Amino acid sequence: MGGGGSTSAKMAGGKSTQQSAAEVGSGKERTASSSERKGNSQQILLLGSAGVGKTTILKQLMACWGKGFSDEQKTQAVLAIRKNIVTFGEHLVRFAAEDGSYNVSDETVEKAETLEGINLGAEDDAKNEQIGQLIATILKDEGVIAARPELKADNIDDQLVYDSVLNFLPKIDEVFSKEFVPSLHDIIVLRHPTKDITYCDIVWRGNEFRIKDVGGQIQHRESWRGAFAETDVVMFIVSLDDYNRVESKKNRLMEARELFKEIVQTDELKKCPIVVLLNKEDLFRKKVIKESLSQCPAFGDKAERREGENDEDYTERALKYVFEYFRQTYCKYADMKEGDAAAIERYCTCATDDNFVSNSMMAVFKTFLTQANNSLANAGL
Ligand SMILES: Nc1nc2c(ncn2[C@@H]2O[C@H](COP(=O)(O)OP(=O)(O)OP(=O)(O)O)[C@@H](O)[C@H]2O)c(=O)[nH]1
Ligand SMILES: [Mg+2]
Repeated sequence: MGGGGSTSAKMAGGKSTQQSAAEVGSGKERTASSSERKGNSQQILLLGSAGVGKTTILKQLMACWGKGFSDEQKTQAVLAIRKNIVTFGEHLVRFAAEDGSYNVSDETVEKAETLEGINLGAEDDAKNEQIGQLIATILKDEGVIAARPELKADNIDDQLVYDSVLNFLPKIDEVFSKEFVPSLHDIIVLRHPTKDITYCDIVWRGNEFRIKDVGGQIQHRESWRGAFAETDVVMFIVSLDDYNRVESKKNRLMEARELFKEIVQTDELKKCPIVVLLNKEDLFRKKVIKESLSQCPAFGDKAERREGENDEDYTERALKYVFEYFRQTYCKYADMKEGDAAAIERYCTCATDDNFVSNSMMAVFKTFLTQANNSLANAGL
């Protein structure tokens, strides 16, 4: 993990300012209007629906090829991790108590109620430790333990928080102790939705890149245009885990495809090469062998497993279908010239993997550089 130095990540078009942990995963954020080009750097814009992994990718790049995270950013991350754990604890006990089929003690319910609206921001180490102990105690209640695997959120935002918190449950006391310093992995798996456009500058093999990140939740999409100017490459992130997730009665993968369709038709982005990252491959590989891709109405019966098809072959075929779904959308709606089809590239990724940058981003950045060199060559330079 990068050291404690300040990180030169800024709001797109905003004043020169150090990026707080807010913009990489927790706390307060600032508003941006337009993008400015930094020297010869190439601008890469991360787009996609909520919770697909855009900020996770930004954080990985900052840690590996940027300047890492400052002490202030780590402090903000600790606060955000604790807030997520409190939310999870409260929701879990409420679910277990309301369901009626779990034997949750009254004492646990009362303890959980004291968490409501609790102020975690106060710099009171003893109080924070007490909160940690309280949560650790309520999570040991037999009824709560039994209910835990059944807790499902009715919206994706809460579900992403629950999923993220699972990483911290084995070390709740540590997280709430005053000595706790989050590891890089802790910061990577921390879920905090992005509200405004942010950017960070990285250097790879002597080449400078500016990576811009936006908030994917519907209410934040209006601000995206502020990040479109001077974009060289779009990295469109899809969550493979979304193929059978439904939100507001709509399939999330199909919604992502609708968003992609809009993006490829957007005037300011029409000339940009697009890299499609099929992210959360880890979750997909585990899930698709049990819950077929045909659960996504876009694919139907053809995506059922064939007789005699093994797990590996089926998973590969399913991955191909998902990429084709996006490639065909690109071919149909992007303003392409003859021979332009190669402008869309596919990568399957796991952004939370410790080796994500060396495993996936190397290849992606090589593609960017090849494309940039080709366009210079085409321009006779
Ligand atoms: N298992 C798994 N989890 C992932 C992966 N990529 C991201 N996540 C988790 O998914 C959650 C959401 O990721 P974010 O990076 O916050 O998503 P985002 O696209 O920035 O979301 P918005 O800011 O709401 O637009 C986080 O808790 C991540 O740790 C992945 O490849 N595998
Ligand atoms: Mg984000």
